[in-house]
Amino acid sequence: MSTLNESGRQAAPRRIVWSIAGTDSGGGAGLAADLRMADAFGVHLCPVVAAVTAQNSHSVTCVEAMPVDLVDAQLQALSDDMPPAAIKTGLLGSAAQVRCIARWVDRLRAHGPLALVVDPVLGASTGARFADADMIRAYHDELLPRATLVTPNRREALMLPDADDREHDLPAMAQALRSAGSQSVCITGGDSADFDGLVLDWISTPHAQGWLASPRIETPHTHATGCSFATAAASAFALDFVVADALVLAKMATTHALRRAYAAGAGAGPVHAGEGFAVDPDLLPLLSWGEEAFFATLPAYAGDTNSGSPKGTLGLYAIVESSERVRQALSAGIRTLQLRIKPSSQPDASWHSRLRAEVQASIGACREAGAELFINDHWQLARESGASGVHLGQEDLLALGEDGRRLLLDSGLALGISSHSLWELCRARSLSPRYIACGPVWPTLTKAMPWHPQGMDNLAWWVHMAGVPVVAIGGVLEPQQVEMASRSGADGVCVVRALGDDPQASVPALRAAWHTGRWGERLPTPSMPHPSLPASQRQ
Ligand code: PXL
Repeated sequence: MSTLNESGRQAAPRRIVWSIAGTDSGGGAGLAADLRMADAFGVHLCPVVAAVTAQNSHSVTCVEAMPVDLVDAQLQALSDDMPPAAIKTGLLGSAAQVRCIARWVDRLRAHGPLALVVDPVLGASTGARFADADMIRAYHDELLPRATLVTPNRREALMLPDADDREHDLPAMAQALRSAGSQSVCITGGDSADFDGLVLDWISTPHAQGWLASPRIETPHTHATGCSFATAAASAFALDFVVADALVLAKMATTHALRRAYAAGAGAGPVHAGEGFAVDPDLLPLLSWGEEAFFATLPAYAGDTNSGSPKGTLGLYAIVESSERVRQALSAGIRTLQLRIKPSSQPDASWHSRLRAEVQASIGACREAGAELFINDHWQLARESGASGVHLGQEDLLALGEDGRRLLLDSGLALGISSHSLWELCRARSLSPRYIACGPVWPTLTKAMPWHPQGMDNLAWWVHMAGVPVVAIGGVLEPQQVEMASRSGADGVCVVRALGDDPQASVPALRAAWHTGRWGERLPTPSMPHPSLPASQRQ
């Protein structure tokens, strides 16, 4: 029978996640936790029982593996009717089960993409041991090579071969697990010492590596944190997020679940996943740029600054390629500008001196007009020339290295950072920027890029969540688009081609649209962002 949604229309079928894991008679961990987390993401979870545990809130008294035929039968029944977008494995009962699951992963992948999250449940936090040497070998030989993501905590990572001789170096441990075949690794830090009150998870993915950081939630009720985190990542995969973005959402959902954890029994109670994790700005983590856990902003201090940036609203923001165009835009009334001079294919001495002259002339013109100017790329030159701000892409900031980024921050230059994904948003936030550029808001021809358009939904979500002013960029050609972006609550909107040859002619309508948007009804914040990269980028 088909389901109808509230407006009476056919509802899209929910994405399906299989969780192959254990039961917990205490209702805390394993499949019970997985069901709660999948529900928080709006995906459907099929609970495939691999083991039964007898336990309460302080101890596990019995673990019984399901016969491999019974696991196989459950997977067979599901495969006919409810094929998964993602599989998560939790507590498994035997090496034979592991081999059975590996065969199913291969069979399903012959028909289409399938993400596999391996949560290596090798022991319980209460001290029970769940895996012998045979089982650990099976994890290593059968599951790691097929894993999209493996999510051990430090203790579990140390139990896996490859990682065990690198005890004090999580990045090296993660690299070893990737060499064993897992495409991505997240070593969770909930069981490790805090860093400035933050819990740090090390993520190593094809798109980004770094420390994902959120404030520690002080609670004794942490049962099922690991199960919940892995299921959150699998659910985000089922919704087509790439690994680095899925990990941001998983961290938010797990922190939210920890905040809502409750007592049940005398020992550690369960974390409590639920809806709403993706609209609370306090839950958005930070991401470091490299192996140094350096954060210029701490999440606890990041409030919603969009409503009243101390430096004033950026507003209509023109990106131009020469000091002459800077002057034209200024005389048309623009008060936020970026000078973006394309790199020369042959940057000789004369090009450099022209660049310097352009930068200096632009700074002079903007200072006189009381306008805010950001120099694209050339931050050292900008600083020497007395500029007040620079705009940099994420690749440029990565290339600067730890020392370069520190020098940049110490320079006091106001910083604008291009960002296109959740992980880039979290990484940009960590440098306490003047603004974060959210793009491409609409399809853009100015730059060839792999990103899907963010649309007004993601833009509104970023504005609500970032804790830093957000600027809309990409494909803004018409005043009507400026009005829409302004209605999202964005602090500014960038125009490049919309400026045309004659800013005197184009700017009045663009500025009017900006102001109309500010006074118009604010766009709603969606409950979840949508992916900004195709899921095919995951495999
Ligand atoms: O947190 C690991 C875990 C997974 N699955 C089940 C468990 C536990 C820990 O107790 O009981 C069923």
